[in-house]
Amino acid sequence: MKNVKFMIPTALAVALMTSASCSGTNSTAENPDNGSDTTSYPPVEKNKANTDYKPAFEGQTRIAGVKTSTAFEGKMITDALTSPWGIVELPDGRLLVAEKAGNMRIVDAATAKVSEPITGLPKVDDNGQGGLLGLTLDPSFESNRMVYWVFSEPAANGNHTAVAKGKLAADDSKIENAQVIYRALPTYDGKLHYGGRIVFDKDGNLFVSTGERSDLETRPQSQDLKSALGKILRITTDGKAVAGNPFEGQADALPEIYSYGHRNTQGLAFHPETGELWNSEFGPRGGDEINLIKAGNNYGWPVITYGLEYSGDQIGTPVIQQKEGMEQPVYYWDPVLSPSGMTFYKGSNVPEWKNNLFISGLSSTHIARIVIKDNKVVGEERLLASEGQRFRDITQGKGGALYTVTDSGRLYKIDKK
Ligand SMILES: [Ca+2]
Repeated sequence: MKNVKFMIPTALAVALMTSASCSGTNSTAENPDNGSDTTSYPPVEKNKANTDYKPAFEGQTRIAGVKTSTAFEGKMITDALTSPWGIVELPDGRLLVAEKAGNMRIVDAATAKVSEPITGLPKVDDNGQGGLLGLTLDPSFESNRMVYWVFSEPAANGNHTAVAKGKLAADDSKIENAQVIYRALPTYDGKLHYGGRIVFDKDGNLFVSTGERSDLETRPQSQDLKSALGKILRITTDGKAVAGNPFEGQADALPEIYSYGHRNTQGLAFHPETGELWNSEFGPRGGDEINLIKAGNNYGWPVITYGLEYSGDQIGTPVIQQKEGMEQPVYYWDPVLSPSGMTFYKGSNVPEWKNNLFISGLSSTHIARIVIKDNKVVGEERLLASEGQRFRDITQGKGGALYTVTDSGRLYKIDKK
């Protein structure tokens, strides 16, 4: 009978959950320091790794699990989007969403109203992983209404990742004077690994991620400073290299490069307290990573990796996971998460989430909550796993809620109950 007493509330809670909503409940002790969980659990990953590679340091993978103690819920707002890829909150609290096929739409989360497509965007090549990708607003959006976005631009001999900007019309119906400000060359005839995230830094410059286009032919360009593939770039709002970039003045390097040796970065965010830039990037089979991005650093791909080829073959000659002069990921996953979009939590609605990193996972079909302390990962939790969705991007609203979009067209609001 004792067990039954505990079963009833659980059964009730499950019964009350709709397919569009899931919840966290009070299950752990109070958090005395409001910043990190004090109770740890076994690592959330229970499946076998693809390799027996050893991490470079303790806690680099399969960290202890944590559980949110504040009651929260993930509520589906709409499922009327079509392959949303990027999401950002407008000053009035509505959400501007980029859809892969080339549309932007505005969603009012309060009413679940989804706008008609916003016109005026340049054509995208939406084959494979290409299309309209990440987007961000000008820090002065309220006065200038400028939007910046990344897309795969069709070209005569293939396509490339490009960055464009334009003004959202006063009536929200169109983008005015859209212009491409940057092209990550060389153009390549493929349909994979475009990178595609874009964020403003505190100086009003843009950080943009590019992919290495996946194929063995283009992959080595991650290490090539004359190629824009497999990089994180720092450019001005006119698409020029920012003065003071790490390779400025070097004859054999593109001045817009900020860091290199990346495979396919689809998550970029600044830590709210340290102001440092972090990325999440797709590894191959095993080896998805989180990195702390610093100017001029080499993040190793394809020389070092914790993953395998999808064929099962090992990567690199020699096969190594660590090398002098190449940065180690702060954290990696094997099996993979497929991290596509991330944000640090700056709100206070769920106090223990403060400064945690939230990463939207595709193949993992959950949101990873990552607790970071002194630039090391100290805890991991899986959120919204019961939804069975490929989570594509995540952002935080000023009201303290998280918003996430999924490949099946859903928008969720995640907040305290
Ligand atoms: Ca790496």
